[in-house]
Amino acid sequence: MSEINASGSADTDFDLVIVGAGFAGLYMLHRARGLGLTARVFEAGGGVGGTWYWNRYPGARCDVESMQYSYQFSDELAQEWQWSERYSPQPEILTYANHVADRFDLRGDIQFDTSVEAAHFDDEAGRWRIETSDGGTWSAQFVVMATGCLSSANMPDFEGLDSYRGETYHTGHWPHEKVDFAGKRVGVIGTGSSAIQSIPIMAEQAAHLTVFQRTPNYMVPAHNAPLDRTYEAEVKADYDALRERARIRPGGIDIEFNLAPALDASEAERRQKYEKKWAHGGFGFMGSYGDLMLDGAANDTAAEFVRGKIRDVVDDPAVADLLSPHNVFGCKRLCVDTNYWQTYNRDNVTLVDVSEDPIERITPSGLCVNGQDYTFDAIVFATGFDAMTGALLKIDIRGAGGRKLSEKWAEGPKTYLGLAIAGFPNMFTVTGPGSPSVLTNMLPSIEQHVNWISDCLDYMRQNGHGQIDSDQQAEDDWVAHVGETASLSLRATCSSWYVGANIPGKPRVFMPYMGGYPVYLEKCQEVVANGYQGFALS
Ligand code: NA7
Repeated sequence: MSEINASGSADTDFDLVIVGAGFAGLYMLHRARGLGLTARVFEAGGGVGGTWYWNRYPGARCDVESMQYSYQFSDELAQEWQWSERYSPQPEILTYANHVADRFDLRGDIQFDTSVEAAHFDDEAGRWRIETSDGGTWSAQFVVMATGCLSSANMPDFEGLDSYRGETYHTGHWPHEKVDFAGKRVGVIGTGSSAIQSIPIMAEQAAHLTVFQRTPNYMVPAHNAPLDRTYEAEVKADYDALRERARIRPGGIDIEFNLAPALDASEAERRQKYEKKWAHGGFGFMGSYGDLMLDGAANDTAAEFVRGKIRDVVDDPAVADLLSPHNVFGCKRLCVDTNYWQTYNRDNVTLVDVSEDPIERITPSGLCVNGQDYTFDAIVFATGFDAMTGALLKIDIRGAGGRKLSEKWAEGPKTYLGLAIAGFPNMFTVTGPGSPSVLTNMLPSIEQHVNWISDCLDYMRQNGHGQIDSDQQAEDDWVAHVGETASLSLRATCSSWYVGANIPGKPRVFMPYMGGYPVYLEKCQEVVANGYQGFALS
């Protein structure tokens, strides 16, 4: 096993191959360069940005506030970049990703329009052999899967899909050209975050919009606005303070968090608290009480408050009722909206409940539910993603001894810290299953993983190690711990994409780590402090 070769290698050999040029891949490349490693990024898209490259649907916007959704590694970058709104719209985040790529001169090592199709570990050479969609074959000592958590779009296998003669769109694969719905009859399938962001905008454009809802969702208002420049100046004067406050929160976001139990407060106090949080907007609502995700009765108080808001806003009581969720508040990913429920007061918007009678089939002219035909000029599939594991399992990944990742994960993903997979040496995942990832502010979580991986590569070089693999026992213990923490929360109780319930046949396992960001950070640091505890270095 060779040590990391920092002095350059043959054309198709790299120290490191990085899969994906989203925020994880971009920063990983930057860090690899800093370590003097030869690296190549393969990116399926035609540009950088990952999630923000693909999800161009109308109204796409980050649900974490702009001042907290940016890289931390460069103070100059943080100071010079100026966001325009409280929550950044997708085009601006994409511009930011492009700015980072240019500012740090990253494009030269990124090969666009190229998917990685296979990655096989060659036991004898101790290197990964990589095959790409352009027919290329490459070899690398290390592979970093920066493939994203919500990057494999889910297109349900509707009967008759190919027969449809109108336009079809998936929110996670939106075209680059402007889509014009003016004067058109549009059908939307799904009511998750992507749908609730795009429906109010599409309703303004279309002649008629029909929304097919299987499960109603809880939302909190964004109260988006131009970014308050005084607040921006305050943050920029002491960015570290904001980041430190965020680091000690379970979700890695600086929100005010009240640890007190909801039922200790009187009904009037609770109402006042919820109203205050509602008026402020955003995920801060989750911080109203400490036990909202732990105690069903506490959770009911928040759920009923939100249902009351729906009744207040929606004119037709029957529609308000249909829009009202009755599952656990915050169990599925909470949506942050702008005028979503209000949109159903428009004359040109219809809500169709498909919870009891599912969409039967797609027809040449539209779709059919419960024997009724709906005719559309365009259908928008806002049907989500094969989350967390989808993008990894699309690639034919084989570890030591030719073991397939798809076989290892047949009963659900197994990782050590969401960073490494036992039996898959020298491969790292950024925000993989088993890490807090999607339950946290993604950008800082991505950075923390990339920093951990980079420090590990540096450590290996300094100590003459050529190979790293996690111990089976360490991985088993971590998987058990991830499962235990999930079982303590109400979040694991419903059919969400967190448990893979949206993909037929996917094993039902709560995938992200629910122990909280600070606990996780501590664990990662402890592993390093104990000489990469749970890893075998050779
Ligand atoms: P989501 O949140 O997974 O939403 C997908 C929606 O599509 C959801 O309402 C689903 O209903 C619905 N869906 C999926 N398949 C079907 C079928 N076959 N019939 C009817 N309805 C269907 O994806 P998003 O893209 O909105 O958001 C993903 C994440 O991106 C989000 O959580 C944020 O983190 C950002 P269901 O609820 O499964 O009944």
